[in-house]
Amino acid sequence: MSLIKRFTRNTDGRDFAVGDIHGCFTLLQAALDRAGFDSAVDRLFSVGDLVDRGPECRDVLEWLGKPWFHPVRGNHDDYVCRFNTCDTENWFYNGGAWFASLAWDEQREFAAQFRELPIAIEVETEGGLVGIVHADCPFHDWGQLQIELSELAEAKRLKLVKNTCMWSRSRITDDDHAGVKGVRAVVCGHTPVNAPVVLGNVFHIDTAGWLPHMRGYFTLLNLSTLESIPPMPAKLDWVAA
Ligand SMILES: [Mn+2]
Repeated sequence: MSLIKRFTRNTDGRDFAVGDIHGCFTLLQAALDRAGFDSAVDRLFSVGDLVDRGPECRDVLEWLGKPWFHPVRGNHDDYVCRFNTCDTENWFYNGGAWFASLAWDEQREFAAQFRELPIAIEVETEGGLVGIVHADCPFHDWGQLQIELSELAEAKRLKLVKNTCMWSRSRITDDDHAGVKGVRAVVCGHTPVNAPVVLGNVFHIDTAGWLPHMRGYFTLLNLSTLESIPPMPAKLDWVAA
């Protein structure tokens, strides 16, 4: 399997990215319905964290079977991949208890499917290439990530790069506006925000749709226009020439 997956331009419909889902597929579907999402032509890219915390984690396999649904791997998804070797105490404490209730063969089936999830996705759009990772792009240049995610990378280095893609919060906590070169935009989730945060060309879109009782909602970012549903608050520095 490849750790970085490329999609050619969608000339028939729209492409959206959505933030962390965490087992809230009914709420996600409602957001898609509100946006008039047409599964015949539109595509939905996910920044990952498909499971844990929410009520419908088991439904993820059904969603992974949808031909228009394309997620990258989040840190919670990676727990599923590593279910037989990871620190399950920490995982189950952080919303992973649902997995413990699965039968052994079910656990293996979930892991097999989650191990197919790429670490990064690239989508060709009218305005250029858009990159998607769960937490952050570890480099100032997207081309560097393409190289480092190649199967030829040395194992220890590759692990570090993958983990940074899935776990890092440094760009948003440092308020780093430097952005990522070599790509039109990078879309990520992982760090919940009240409204999308755009740092340089890096879009943080986890508006916590999985926390509806905390006024969270799903943001759908149109990858072609880089506009979102619902719209972002005005006065953002990425609105360039
Ligand atoms: Mn996460």
